Amino acid sequence: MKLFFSPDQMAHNPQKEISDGKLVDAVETPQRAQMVFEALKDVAGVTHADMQDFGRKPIEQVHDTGYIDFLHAFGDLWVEAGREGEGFPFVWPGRDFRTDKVPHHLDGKLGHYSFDAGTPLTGKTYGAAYASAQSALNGADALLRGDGAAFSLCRPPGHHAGKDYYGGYCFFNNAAIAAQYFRDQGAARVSIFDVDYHHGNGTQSIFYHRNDVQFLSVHADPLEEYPYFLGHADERGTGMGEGFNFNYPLPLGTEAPTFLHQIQQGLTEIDRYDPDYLVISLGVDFFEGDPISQFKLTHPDMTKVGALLRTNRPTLFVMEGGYAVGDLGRNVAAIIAGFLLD
Ligand code: OKP
Ligand code: ZN
Repeated sequence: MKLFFSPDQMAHNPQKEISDGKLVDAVETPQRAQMVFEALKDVAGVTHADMQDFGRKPIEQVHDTGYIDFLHAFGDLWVEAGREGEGFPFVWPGRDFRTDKVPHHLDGKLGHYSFDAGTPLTGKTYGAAYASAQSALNGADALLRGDGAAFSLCRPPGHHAGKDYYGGYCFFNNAAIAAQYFRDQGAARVSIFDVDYHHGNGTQSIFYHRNDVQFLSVHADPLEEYPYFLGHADERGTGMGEGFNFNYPLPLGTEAPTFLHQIQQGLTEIDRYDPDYLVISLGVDFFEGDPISQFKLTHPDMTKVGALLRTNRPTLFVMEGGYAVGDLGRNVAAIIAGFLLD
């Protein structure tokens, strides 16, 4: 199994994030990727592979060009405005505000292109998010060339990012970019199964009206947990996409049996859909020791998660969340070792 990761992804190195009404140490750090990389390259059957640059085009197949340009220009805009530190939005369009005009002012742009204040944006973010998307694209390319599985160590993560907004530590939606790339290279159907603790609202929104990419997500109930405003079981897709979106919200405190059962349910729907490629949006924040999450899977449960995700379909793992930095590497390694068992 090839492992894709670029050191350029480390450049996004936020110091602080807004949480509980204060600036606190950022939890989505480059160290996360470092830990996962170190642990994964010791798993039997995993090899770090060289990366190609697929350019900006496959990112533009998913994201709005105005949005991409804004992330690209942000560092300069921030400095020109005479600001220091990291960028945070503080104003958003309310329910009946206009969203058809993009404000000229930096604070207006920040609100236009985001949905939360918990995601620090810096001058180095664009380059790292671009490299993270390239890791996803290299993984997709490996499968298109015949590999049975690949691991894209995407970081910053992607599943909260929509077509034209960032949030939840996510800027480019790596899983969506990979899925779209499979389609653009001739795949008829792609499934994305999101097993991160948080609902993959961005991925859901990107494909909500489409039947060529099936989206499924197991996550904490949004009535109780971030991202709060999307991820309910009655969100089933719209128009042509109706019946191609599946949400499995679970209570806080969920343990392995319930979690694994819901993954099994999702896999049944994937079988019914019969995709050419399966993308797993893999967050390991369902771990009991995760500092921002409230599911209770243990380290030994990780092997079971990986083993359950073995189907006979080409499978691309795309890294999402997981913040228990000390355990992150061994948890991801256990999932992949479970997946690779014969
Ligand atoms: C990103 B991913 C804690 C704030 C947490 C956002 C969580 C984003 C999770 N006080 N805010 O899905 O792992
Ligand atoms: Zn998460």
